[in-house]
Amino acid sequence: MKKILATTTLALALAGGAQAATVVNGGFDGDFMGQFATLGNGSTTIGGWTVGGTSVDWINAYWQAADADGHSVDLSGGGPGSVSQVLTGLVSNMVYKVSFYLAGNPDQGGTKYINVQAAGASQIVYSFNNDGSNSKAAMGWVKRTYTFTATGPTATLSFSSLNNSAYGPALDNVSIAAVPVPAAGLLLGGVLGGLAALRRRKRA
Ligand SMILES: [Ca+2]
Repeated sequence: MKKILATTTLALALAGGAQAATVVNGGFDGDFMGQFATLGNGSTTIGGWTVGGTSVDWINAYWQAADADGHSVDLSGGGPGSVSQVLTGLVSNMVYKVSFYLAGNPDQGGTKYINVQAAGASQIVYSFNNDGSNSKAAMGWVKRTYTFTATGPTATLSFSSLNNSAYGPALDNVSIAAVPVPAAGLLLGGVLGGLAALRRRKRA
């Protein structure tokens, strides 16, 4: 059993060391206290994030946030926009899971589409059906995850609206965690190795 315990400790240490990657201001918090502010291409007004595309609306009191800070974004400001940031602290070949909360601007019904990509990895489009049951007071936020494999220590993570209107997908509460695949593999290997050793001992 000693060997298995040692392997477990090593696996946990590897998993812990690989979790240095963080999303800066994943809640889109800030000192903006109005209803909403339209931020154009290139804006860095929201700490940690850069606006791309046409523009986004930085939301405060206008609707319910997914988290406690009160702020979120509508990725279609005057037209389809995006927010992005450079993730740091990644480990090459490590798998990461980005979690985020998705809803849609309830001022216009229909389906909202958001494209998520870590540069160099696959783009994935997620949708949110604004079927009329949601409101500014009850946005119907849902948690979604995007998984990618790091190709180096940094990667630009972007969220883009595919709604060509002023009523886009709403985004909040972005976070990242390393997926402990190598650790799980080591742990499983250790357990299987231990079982094989026990079987060999029994046979002997
Ligand atoms: Ca927030």
